[in-house]
Order: sequence, then structure tokens, then C-alpha cells
Amino acid sequence: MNKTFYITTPIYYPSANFHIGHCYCTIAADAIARYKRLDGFETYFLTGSDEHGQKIENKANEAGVSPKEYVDKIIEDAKDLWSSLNITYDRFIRTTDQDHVKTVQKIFKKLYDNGDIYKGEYKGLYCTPCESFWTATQSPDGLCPDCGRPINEVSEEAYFFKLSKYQSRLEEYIENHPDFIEPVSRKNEMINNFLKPGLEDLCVSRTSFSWGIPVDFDNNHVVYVWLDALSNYITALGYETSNDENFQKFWPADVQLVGKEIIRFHTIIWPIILMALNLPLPKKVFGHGWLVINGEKISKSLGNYKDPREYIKDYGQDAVRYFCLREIPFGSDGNFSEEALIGRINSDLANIWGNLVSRTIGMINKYFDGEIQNKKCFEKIDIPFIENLKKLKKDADAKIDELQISKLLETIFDTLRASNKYIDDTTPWTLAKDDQKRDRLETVLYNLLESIRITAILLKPFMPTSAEKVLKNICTTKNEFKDLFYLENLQYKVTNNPEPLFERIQKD
Ligand code: ME8
Repeated sequence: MNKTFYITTPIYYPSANFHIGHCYCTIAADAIARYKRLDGFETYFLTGSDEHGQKIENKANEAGVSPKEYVDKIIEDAKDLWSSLNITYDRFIRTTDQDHVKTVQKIFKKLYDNGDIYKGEYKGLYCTPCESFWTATQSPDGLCPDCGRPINEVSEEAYFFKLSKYQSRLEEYIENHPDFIEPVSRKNEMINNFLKPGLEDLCVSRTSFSWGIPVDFDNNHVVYVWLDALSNYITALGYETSNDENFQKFWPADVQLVGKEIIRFHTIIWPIILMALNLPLPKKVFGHGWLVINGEKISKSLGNYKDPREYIKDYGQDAVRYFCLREIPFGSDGNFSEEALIGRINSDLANIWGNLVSRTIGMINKYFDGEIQNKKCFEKIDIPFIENLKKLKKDADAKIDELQISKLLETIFDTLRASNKYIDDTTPWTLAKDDQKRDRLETVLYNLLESIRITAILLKPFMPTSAEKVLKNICTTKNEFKDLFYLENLQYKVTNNPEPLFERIQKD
């Protein structure tokens, strides 16, 4: 059987156009999916939109259109954004998709028939913008603990999901599966802040608004958004349909990426839904940090951001991808600023990567008319250089599995930096002056091309367009993950007029 890999992002609310925070998580998922795909895994990458709920209904009313018309426009924009970032999802699920709607109804009924969902009366505090219920203990000041806005007291007939029944099973599961919630700090937060105080049953239907999936056996009710939203990860694969091949193949998910503010939904409610459905739990839920601007989270409600396409237009798709992946250790918060973005482009992409490629190709053209092979005239300095190239793939595999994307890129850029240093140490321009040193000169340049080839293959998942450009410039057919080791006997013929990989950007 093929190795498989299933990765998901949250499905985002289309209450406004998606911003750079949404790009952040989606670029990370795309990079990991591409890595696994190139590494021979049969991969499924799911993203999408969470379209129901009162907030969207209100937004559509304000705009004077139907909720579906309202979200359709935003989804068109989102798909355009994902294509401008070269995102390779396998499915963009919308919670208004008919297959999702039908399966959510089946799931609701199944949970009801099994006695895990029951009808009751909901009295409590509700934050409309966040679509979250809170207890008086969680909100002693009457303000939403997440967004700080006032929350309202509501009371209505509602269905409830028996979270409490599964509490000890979930605690045991988390205890026995140390990789299930990451980073570890988030795991401790879940245990101490949510599980230890005890779980209250969760309201899973509403009667006070109508923009949702109808409970098909009780038409006054629509499914309350989190049950609807979380189910997307299995409905997208055809769970409970006659076409469930993907579900059989890909569930349980290998990695579910979510922002840290929704990790509690994904590590408490979601696993309990799965337990109640008698399904295996995802192997890992990873809570990543936030992009902040001037100390504040970039968010739709604050509106503190530009259209991400402006950054792409000004700096290029791969530079934006690289910045998001490299600048902030995945899991921590980090500042998003154009200044830092320009800094990364100049220091890493232009000075280190671009420079290495253009210097090396320039010298091969100058000294060997563009054509070289390995003359194997090695010296001591080559040993650590080649050893490092040999172990790069193994290092990268380990880091991708730990979701240490920034560290992985750091390792690759360390290799590129070391290659620039190798040029300075071996001084090919001096070797070129001595006819006796032709073989040594050719070997040095061969080693450099091997470094350029191997790093470019490894950079494909992160900066696909630029990596392909480099591989085209060095005209190699050994450009796949299976070719990721130092090859001894390639015949290289490089292009004689490479366009620069990245231009340095002048700050005004
Ligand atoms: O929560 N920095 O949707 P949402 C980094 N529909 N990531 C950010 C970010 C920021 N400033 N802002 C948003 C929802 N994100 C629900 C999810 S899942 C079944 C339902 C990313 O539109 C991050 O991944 O509020 C966060 O968790 C997600 O967008 C929230 O998107």
C-alpha cells in the first residue's frame, strides 16, 4: 500500500476577505503537503470555508444580499488568493456544499440516536462575533474572554452534546498520546484550563437564526456551527457516503493545523465527536501562533492589514511564502512587517541564495564555457562540505515531521551560506590562473553545483517557482526528491544567461 498523508487547515469564516493570517496557516500546510507529495506520499490537503452562523447572516443582511450570495463573492476572492500563492489544495470544502450538508445531518442524527445528543434549554452567555458560548465563570466581567467585546445572555430550546460523558476517555487519550496536541505548552493549557475544571455539555443547535444546516428531524433547529464546521475534516473525504474511498484511505489525519485560539475546539470537542462516532482521532493537532502587527493580532475585526496580493505584487509570491515560513518559529507569535519582509529578501534570498547561484553559474561560464563534470580532484575542505549535503534530506525529513519549518529553512540556508564561504575559501579565481589546477577548479565548481541542486530540490515545497528556476538554470534532470544526495557523475551544462533569482529591494 502507498504511504499516505492527510493535512488540513481550519476552514476560515468568509465574513470578510481572507488576510495574511489565513495565508500564514495555508502556506504552511501547502509547504508540508508539497514536501510529502514530493517525498512519495499519496497526499490529501484540505482547506475551505466555514460559511454558516449568525455572524455571516448579519453581515449579509447589512450588505442587503442573501448569505449565500455574500459568501460566494468572498470564496471567489479566496480561491484567487490561494492561486496567487500557489496553494495546491486537493479540495476546498465549503460548508454549504451539498455533500457536507447531508453528512452533517447524518452525523447529528447518529449522535442523537446513540444518546449523545439530547434536547434541553440553553441559558447562557454568547459572543456573536466569535460564535462562542461562555459560562459566567469564564466571563466574570460580561466580556468575551477571546475578543473582549460584551457578550449577551440568551435562552432558547437547544440540543446538547454530552461532552462530559467522554471527559475521562479524552484525558486518558491525551495522556497516552504525547504527540496528539502540540506544541506541549498548548497541551498543558488544554488540560489545566479546560479539562481539569470539568467539561460542560455543548450546545449544538440554535433556533434564533436560520443560516445553518437544518436538523432534519426537527426543522426549527439549525446545527450550531462548531459541530457543522469540525465535521468538514471527514465529510470532505466522503465519510458516510457510498463514495468513501478517500475516507478509508486518509482518515485519521496526520496533521491538523489550527491557530492557537481554536485549539480547544480541535482538542476537546473534535476528538469527542470522533469518539462518539467510534472513529480514530487525528494523529496530531498543532496550534500555531499568530501574526501580529504593532503588538495586535491581525484580524478581520480589527482590519489592521492590507490585501495579501499587494505584498505578492510588490515582493513576489515566493518571497511572501518564504517570509511566512522562515521568520517565525511555527508555534510562536511573530511580528509581520514589510520591513522584516524586505530584510529577509535582501539577506537570505538575494544575498545568500541568489548570489550563490549567479556567482557559480558565472564562473562555470567564464572558465568552462558552461560545461563541467566531476574531476574528483578532492581536497580536505570538501569532506565536511559533501558530508553535509549527504545528510540534508534526513535532517529535513525530521524537521518536517516535527513541523519545525523555520528551522528546516534555516538548515538549508546554512548550507547555502556555507557554499558561499566555500567559494571564498577555495578562491576559484586564483585556481583559474594556474593551468595545473584546472581539475581542482572543475571539482570545486562541481561541488557547488551539487549544493545548488540539492538545496533547490529541497526548497521546492517552500518556494516552488524559484526552486524550479534554479534547477532550470543548471539544466539538470536529477531534480526530484529521489535524487537528493551527492551524485558523483553528472554532466552539467548551465545556462549562459540566467536571470537574477531575487532583486535586492531598496528601503525608502
Ligand atoms: O476560526 N495569525 O475561522 P477564522 C496567524 N471558522 N493565523 C491566523 C491569524 C493571525 N493573525 N488570523 C487568522 C475560524 N489566522 C473557524 C475555524 S475550523 C473547523 C473552523 C488563521 O476565519 C489561524 O489558522 O477566524 C486561525 O486559527 C484561523 O485563521 C481562524 O480563521
